[in-house]
Amino acid sequence: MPLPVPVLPEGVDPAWLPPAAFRAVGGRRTLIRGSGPLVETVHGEMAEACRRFGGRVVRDASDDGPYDLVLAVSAGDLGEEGFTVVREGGTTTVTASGGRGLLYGLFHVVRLGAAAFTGERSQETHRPALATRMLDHWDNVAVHPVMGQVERGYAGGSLFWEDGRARGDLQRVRAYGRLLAACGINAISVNNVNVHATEARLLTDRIGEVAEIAGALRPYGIRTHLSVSFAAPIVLGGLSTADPLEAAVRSWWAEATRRVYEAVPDFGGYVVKADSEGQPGPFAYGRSHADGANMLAAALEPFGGTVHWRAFVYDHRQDWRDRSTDRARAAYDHFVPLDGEFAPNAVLQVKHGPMDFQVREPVSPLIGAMPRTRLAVELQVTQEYTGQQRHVCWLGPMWSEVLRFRPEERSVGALARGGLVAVSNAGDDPFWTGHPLAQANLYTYGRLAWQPDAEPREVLDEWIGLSFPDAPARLADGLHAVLDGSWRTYEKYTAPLGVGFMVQPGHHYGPSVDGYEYSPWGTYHFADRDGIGVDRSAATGTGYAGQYAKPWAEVYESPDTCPDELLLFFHHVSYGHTLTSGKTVIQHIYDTHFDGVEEVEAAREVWAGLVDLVDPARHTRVTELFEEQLRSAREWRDQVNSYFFRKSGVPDAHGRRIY
Ligand code: GCV
Repeated sequence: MPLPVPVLPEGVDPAWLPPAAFRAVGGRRTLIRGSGPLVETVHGEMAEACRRFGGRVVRDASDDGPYDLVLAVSAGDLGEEGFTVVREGGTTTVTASGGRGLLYGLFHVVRLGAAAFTGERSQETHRPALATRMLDHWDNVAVHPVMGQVERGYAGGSLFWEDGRARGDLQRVRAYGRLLAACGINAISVNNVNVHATEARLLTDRIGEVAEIAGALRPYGIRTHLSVSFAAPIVLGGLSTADPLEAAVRSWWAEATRRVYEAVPDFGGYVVKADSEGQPGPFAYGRSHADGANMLAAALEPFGGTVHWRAFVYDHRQDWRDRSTDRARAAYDHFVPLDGEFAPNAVLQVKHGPMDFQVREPVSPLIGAMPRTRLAVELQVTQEYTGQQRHVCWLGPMWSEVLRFRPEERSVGALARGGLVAVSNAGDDPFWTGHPLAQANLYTYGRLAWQPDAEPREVLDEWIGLSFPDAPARLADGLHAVLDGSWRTYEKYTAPLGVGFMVQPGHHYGPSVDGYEYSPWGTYHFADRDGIGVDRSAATGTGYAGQYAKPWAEVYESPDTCPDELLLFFHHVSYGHTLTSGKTVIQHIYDTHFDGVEEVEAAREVWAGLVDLVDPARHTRVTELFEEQLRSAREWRDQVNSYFFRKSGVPDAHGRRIY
């Protein structure tokens, strides 16, 4: 039986799957061959498209048509998710070895639109570069007194949880799964990595709620994962210890995991934040993180599950006076000695940079330094430090730079054998992502996870083509003008030259140059009257630069070779230091902050000019958000410029207003 396409609740934006995106596939004679649940999903998609656009679907016919579109599962070596597309003699044929591949193939044809049915097309084979393409939700089941329902969420409440339990109506979760499948995502973790008391119970007596969510996501090929507390044997099991080498603890996890699989047979596995920002972990028992991860890996192994063990381990109670401790070093120092010790089904999940999702960081030196460990790279789609979905900040170019960076011979995208993971930016907001244009981030993330070396601007073209199917070129051009450079614009008016954390403490929105300067979090810039930046060189600094392999250890070691955009991450230099651009550091700070605000003003103008091409609700929402972005950008400019003018006493070469 074809599975009906999920019906969006009234007023919810269809994002990149509006009905019109299916016009080209809908008006066709289509043959579907194959069986299995995801083939029923494909059939449901085609049935809905044909209902709207007048085509028809035939199932498992033995005749040769003629058909415009054939979607066929047949034995082959394309793997579970690969597919081929070919067009010959007026028929477009998608072939896959399984239902998931067929679904991805269908969405590929949807992306191609009319082009999929024009002329001839020689056979192309598509396979995801990474097997795990995952979204982590930092959603709390119960509203947290400080962090709310979604930690670092800027798009309303949780898609999964409401009033302290799983939502009764899961239509929207199904629709979310559909959107994610259309950009290639195949795994989700449904609760916050900071596991509070209510959420801990999802593992045991509340696993039925997880099973309901998993049931809603499964038809779109998405496996459900759970964040668990390392202390679960104590807080849920009543044991006196959570020591990973203790037999009673190991059997508690084995039994708990067996029950999880009883409820969710295709359960993906656990996500664990241990010994990190107050979460419990193996250090309490004198055990290593490999001991901790391997215990959970052993519990999951009989069922084919994976533990995603996060490498975000650092001292968050540092004394700011202590110049010898460098948070940037922490993940490497903790984990590289454990290379080779992790079980095959343990994935070490590493944030892409050494700190915490700042607008500019170097790639974490851990990636590339653990050849005998399956690493997953973690990105942040939710815009905690990049404008909180009130600012336009399309992160495709940043992620692409990260994924193409080569810590050694291979790129980050190739080294991420454990997959790509990102913190979701979606919530129950009618536009899903708060800022309507932040939908582009979620879509781009999925597509880069499928193909890490994809050209981000081409991905953006896809997103535009799907989201605005009848758009004239002027709209596409306008969206590119607003989005393409928005990450660099954000960087300009916020954080110069690799300095991070000049944000307001706690919520992390808006400027506060010294907000974290005298805090325990290990996030300092050390600005004084002479200069700014952190000396992380091996020769005179914290030694962090030496954690990289060559050539990067050498490139980053010296201010003369360090790329401008990371200079202050690696070096403490004087305000008069000349960048490779020829400007001094202080003049660069002034110029970028003035330029950044002007770029926001220009983007706002472009957006205003699109009023006749964008539906009113979307246009109005973005227009309002641009007002806030501009106000905030001016605040950033004036605070940062005034701060550094007051510290340095150096006037702006162009005599612009500084307070
Ligand atoms: C879920 C940062 C965020 C925290 C987040 C943490 C993490 O510190 O501010 O909200 O906690 O990263 O990645 O675990």
